[in-house]
Amino acid sequence: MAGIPLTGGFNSDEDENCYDYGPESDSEEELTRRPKIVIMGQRRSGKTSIKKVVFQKMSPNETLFCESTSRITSESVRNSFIKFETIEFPGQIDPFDPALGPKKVFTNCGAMLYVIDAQDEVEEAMRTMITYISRAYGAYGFNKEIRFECFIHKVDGLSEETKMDTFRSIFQHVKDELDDLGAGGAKLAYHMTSIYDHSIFDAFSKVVQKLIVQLPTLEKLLDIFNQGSNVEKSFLFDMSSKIFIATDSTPVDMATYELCCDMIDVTLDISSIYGSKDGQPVFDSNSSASISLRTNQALFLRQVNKYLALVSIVRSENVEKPGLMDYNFGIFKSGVERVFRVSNRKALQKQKDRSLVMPTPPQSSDASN
Ligand SMILES: Nc1nc2c(ncn2[C@@H]2O[C@H](COP(=O)(O)OP(=O)(O)OP(=O)(O)O)[C@@H](O)[C@H]2O)c(=O)[nH]1
Ligand SMILES: [Mg+2]
Repeated sequence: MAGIPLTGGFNSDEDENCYDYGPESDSEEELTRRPKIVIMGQRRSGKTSIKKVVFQKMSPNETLFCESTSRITSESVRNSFIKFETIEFPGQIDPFDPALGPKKVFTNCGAMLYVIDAQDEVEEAMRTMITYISRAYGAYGFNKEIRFECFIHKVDGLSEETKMDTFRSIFQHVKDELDDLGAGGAKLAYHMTSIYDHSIFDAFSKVVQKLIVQLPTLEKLLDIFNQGSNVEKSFLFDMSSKIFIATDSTPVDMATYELCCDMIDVTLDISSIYGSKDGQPVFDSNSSASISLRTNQALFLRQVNKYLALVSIVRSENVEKPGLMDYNFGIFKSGVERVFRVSNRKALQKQKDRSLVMPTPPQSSDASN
């Protein structure tokens, strides 16, 4: 089937490359608006390692030397498209200790992530997770919209059969217990993860995607782009973390996702080795790359803005009209830009409205000053 050019687009006189998601500054007001991901789990379950591998490019082997975290650690993820805050509660600290102000933490929390070490005894971890979920959701009723994410972690050391058995027993037990505790309505998702493969990036992508309200629109845009350009699969990647913030509606196959992650690594490496001028990275919002594979497929990477890139996989016989792909990409890019600009404007408007309804000081006190 020959591709069809997409219609649409708009004119903008603003800088198309500097939109992003979430507030950038560290002012009190913006910090409270920034989504929070709370990470919990028993000691040595892998919480710090996950953060380091996904957001700080640490190699998995280096995490062997990570020291145990001794206090609550808050970190901002800022050099990526989505700005958010991670809060790690070390295994020995009870996040619901009234002295720690749990209400403040959980009211602004986008996702609560609980890490279970699948290579260790899971019973106790499971019990703790159930207690935490029922407290955050039910007993305290801080935030009914909070999303709970269970990472069944370190599955690299397990056989396929043990992995499935562990998942099944955790799933069933947790479901029954939460129902009994009246927290059956909690939104809980499970992920099998390991820092030694791409599963941790895939799982974190799914966690972060739930923080993006524009996700359905982005998926639609990707579907339309794929249809018009004869593309098999597309991902919208955050380049620095390799988290994909959206993909089209076809199912994600791990091998394709890994291929696309490798494409990003190759492109970044080649650009920084051969393209860098005076130490300045040349990879910018107009960069693009394509790689032909032996499997009669081709990979395309096109930068959408300074953080985001579209990575697509196409069958070689469909790469007949690269101009069409470029044209459709241009339309897609302005679509994405428009989606985020509209929501940024809405957020700004909300902020302005809030400041407008601030009570003015009474006349009499003005006079006395
Ligand atoms: N095999 C395997 N080991 C892992 C994985 N993730 C983390 N580890 C190891 O688990 C150990 C503990 O990791 P940490 O990240 O320090 O654990 P933590 O949950 O932050 O622990 P505390 O800070 O004490 O609460 C380290 O030696 C890591 O190398 C994984 O996916 N697979
Ligand atoms: Mg830690």
